[in-house]
Formats: sequence, structure tokens, C-alpha cells
Amino acid sequence: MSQTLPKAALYYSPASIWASVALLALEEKGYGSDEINLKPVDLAKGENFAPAYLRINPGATVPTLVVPLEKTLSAEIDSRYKAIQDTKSIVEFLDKSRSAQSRTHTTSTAPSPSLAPATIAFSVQSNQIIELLHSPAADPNALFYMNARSEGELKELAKQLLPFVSGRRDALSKLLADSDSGAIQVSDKTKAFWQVKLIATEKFLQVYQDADKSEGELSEEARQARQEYLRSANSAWSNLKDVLSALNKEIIAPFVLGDQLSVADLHLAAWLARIASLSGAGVSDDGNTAVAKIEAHVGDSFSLSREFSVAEARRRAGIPVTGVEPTERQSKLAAFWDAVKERPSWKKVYGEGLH
Ligand SMILES: N[C@@H](CCC(=O)N[C@@H](CS)C(=O)NCC(=O)O)C(=O)O
Repeated sequence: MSQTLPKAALYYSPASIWASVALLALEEKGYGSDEINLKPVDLAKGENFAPAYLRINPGATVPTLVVPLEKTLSAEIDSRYKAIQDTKSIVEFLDKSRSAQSRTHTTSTAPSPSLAPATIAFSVQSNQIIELLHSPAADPNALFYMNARSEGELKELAKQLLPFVSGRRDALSKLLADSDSGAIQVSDKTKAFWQVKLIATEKFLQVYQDADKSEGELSEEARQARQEYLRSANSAWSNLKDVLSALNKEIIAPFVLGDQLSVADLHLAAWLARIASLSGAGVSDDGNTAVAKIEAHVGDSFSLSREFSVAEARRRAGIPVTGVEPTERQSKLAAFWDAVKERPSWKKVYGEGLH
């Protein structure tokens, strides 16, 4: 690789669940801090909707990994870039691009374990877990917006989310106004994209802005919007039961594929941290505590099966086994939480708090 080749850049947001998967991957793969430029994108200011960002990711999501390509044969273009626009592909790319044989300009001497599943059967299982985590029923961002299932909870959530959601509304309104006035030139497709995002943002914003009002103070339209919000929130959290049960059944434990960390664990680690955080858990909670908080938050006496030996889980994850009864059992997700939170990557990404 040429010394002059520009660096790869990871566009991320610190509180973004899916960008956190890429950040975990950088640590687990031992990338040096000089190898990849980290570029923050402020979602609260709608920076992901800016025309320059849409050129590298038309879906306006983080993470995006922009990688330089080797010089091409074409004389006038001395370097070109490829943008990788979804978490799964970014993690796979990062996994392949640093190995024990790597002799790049990196300052890192950290080991570079392969995170790829070791067999075809494991690949299938890994892909199924990743697909499930990214499916609509598991959508951690939808659950973030819909983490209120009663009027009281909605009032609290609104206080927390109003600055974020109104920041995005302001950014989208300004982009649309600037394109209408000709201050910026964009395609009709981009304008339509902004309009769709604005409508979706305003829908939540209206419900949050009205959250302080009693039902009697609401217009008929606002009352229906609140009812519709609470219905959707209740069904989103109810649908999560199947996702949690499937994960708890399908992972081998303590990691997704057993003893060794692989790509699917990075997706699950970030996903579970978000669900735990929405459920009121914190970084210092152990697996059983975090899972108990998730179960209580999901409600309806939901409980995950506890089939995994605690002693076994700890031995496999290299955690001390002292004080654990040989008969003690826990859910696989609790064992996963304990195993993953020991890792320096997790401590780096979540040390300051779950998100
Ligand atoms: N399928 C995408 C989803 C990424 C995604 O939804 N990212 C969120 C943040 S975690 C985002 O950028 N949302 C855009 C927004 O908030 O406008 C991926 O896997 O990368």
C-alpha cells in the first residue's frame, strides 16, 4: 500500500447504536488510532442530512466508512474513494483489512484476531442473528423514540427527546428552505427525501410537544396522534419479546458462536446495551441484573429461560468463578452481557454510560 494513500474515515455519532458496532470492531481488531480518521456526525443537528453527507451515504445514516482506493489507471484521478454504508459490511471490511500479516503504517502492535465465523454453519447462524438484530421488530432506534407506553412515561421521554427531535426538524426545514430559495442546489430526489424525513420527525415532535397537556386540552387530531403513538409503542415493546426469546435460544453462549468472539457479537453487544439502557440498566449492572431490568421493562411477566450454567459461562469467558454455585443457572443473554462487558472494547465504547 502506498504511504501517500489517504486514510480511511469512519463517520459516526457517539450515541448511535449502529456506529458503536463499528467502534467496537476497531478496538477488537486492534486498529491503531492513526489508521482511521474518526469523523463525528451530529445527528441532533441533522448533519447526516447535509448534501455533502448524502453524497457518501444517500440513506443519511451512520456509520459510513469511506475507504481510499489504490491509484487507478486513469491519469486524471489519482485517488478515489469507496463508501461503505451499512454496519454489517463495514464490520466485515474492517475484519478483513487487518490481519496478523498486516504491514501498514499502523502504530498499533495489538493482535488482530479474525472475527469471521469459522465454518459455513457458523456463518449461517451469525448472519441470522445479525439479520434479526437489524429487523424492524428489533429496531433499537424505533424503541428509542417509543420508550413510553403511558401518558406519564411520555411526559418524561418528551423532556429528554425534545431538544434532539427539534434540532433535526430545524435542520431539515432549513435545508428545504435553502433549496427552495436556490441557496443550495440539490436534486428533486434529495428534496423529496428531506420532506419524507421532515414529516416523520414532525409526527414525533408534535406528540412530544403535546406531552404535558392533559387529554382534555388536546385537539381531536392531537388526541388521536397520542393514542396512535401509545398503541405503536406498546406493540413495539410487546414484539420485542419474540426477538429476545429467539436471541436467548439461538446464541450458543457466552458469545453468539460459543467461546470465541465474532462479528455477530459486536452487533449484539451494541443492541443489548441500547435495550438495557432503555430499560433503565447501567454500565455497572451484571448480566442477571441487566436482563432482569429488561424483562421488567418489557413487562407482562416476561422472562427469558435460564438454561446456561453460570460457572460454565464464566469459565468460558475467562471470568473468575469464585462464589458461584455449580447448580446456578442464568439466561444466555445474561452470560453474554457478563462476557462482553469484560472486554476493553466494550469498556471503551460504554465506559461513560450505556446508549
Ligand atoms: N442499516 C443501517 C442502519 C443505520 C442507522 O439506522 N443508523 C442510525 C443511527 S444508529 C442513523 O444514522 N439514523 C439516521 C437518523 O437518525 O436520521 C446500518 O446497518 O448501518
